[in-house]
Amino acid sequence: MAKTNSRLALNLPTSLKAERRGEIAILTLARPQKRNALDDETILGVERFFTTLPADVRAAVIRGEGEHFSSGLDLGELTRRDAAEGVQHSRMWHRVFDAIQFGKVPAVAVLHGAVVGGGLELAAAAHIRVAERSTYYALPEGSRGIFLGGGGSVRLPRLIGVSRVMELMLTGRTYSAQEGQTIGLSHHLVKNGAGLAKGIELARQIASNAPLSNYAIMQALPRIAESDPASGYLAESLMAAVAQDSAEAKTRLKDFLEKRGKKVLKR
Ligand code: 1HE
Repeated sequence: MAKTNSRLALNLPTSLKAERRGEIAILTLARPQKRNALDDETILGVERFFTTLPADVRAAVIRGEGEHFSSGLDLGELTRRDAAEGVQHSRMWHRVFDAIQFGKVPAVAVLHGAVVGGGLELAAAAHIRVAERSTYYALPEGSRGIFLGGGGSVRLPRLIGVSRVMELMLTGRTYSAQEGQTIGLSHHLVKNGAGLAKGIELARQIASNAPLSNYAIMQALPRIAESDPASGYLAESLMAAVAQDSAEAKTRLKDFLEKRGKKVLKR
């Protein structure tokens, strides 16, 4: 088990920073002068991070530097694209955010300040979201004359429902951190400045699970949830059988039965 705390040399653009703390890799959006607006270089760097993580990294955290998590798509680049290029651009974002959602390791997004447009789409591709009290959410695409393009119309309705996404976009309203927590945008709401510690704590918890269980949770669960029940039950039973057959499962079950395993305790 690697115990290194170091910069991760993944050949990323200057708008991103990567480090590892033991089994956890942390990706920081580091373009605060542009409120972590997501230009092409940054998006491709996010893909590079998630696809080239060292094999012994077991979970990732993504966060933003400065006052905001991310102001979304870099609007400066948008004016240069025609329709055909727009499709390709959006498909590129889909590929990158799929590399997070269906990537090698679970990802925890730590949110603060503005989480808007493509920033919210990025957060939605992570598996767990921790929001600091300063967080606010918006989808200002309508007011800019554009539309979601980073998978938000697929992922966000699954988190909060089509109706809420529609209302967010039509009216340009913002949700506060508390509202985001209530409707399920975030899983944890913490005080300002406490997000990274909480994100790392959760990532360490995730990293302590059996890798095959994490694989099943990330890859099988969302697909099963989207399939017809009969296919879902079959896929679930196959995944369960593969997981329980692993040496790691056998060891962990034996540990519990011989009083070495952790109990599930009330908090
Ligand atoms: C930007 C961007 C950006 C800031 N692209 N440059 N996203 C939006 O519509 C949100 C646009 N941004 C904002 O509403 C505000 O910037 C914030 C509320 C996020 C932050 O406000 P504030 O007062 O802290 O910063 P600021 O003064 O507005 O911005 C600082 C600089 O960042 C300024 O540049 P400067 O050269 O004048 O210093 C801004 O122009 C720049 N900046 N946000 C480019 N987004 C795949 S499709 C996804 C579609 C979307 O994401 S649509 C939503 C786009």
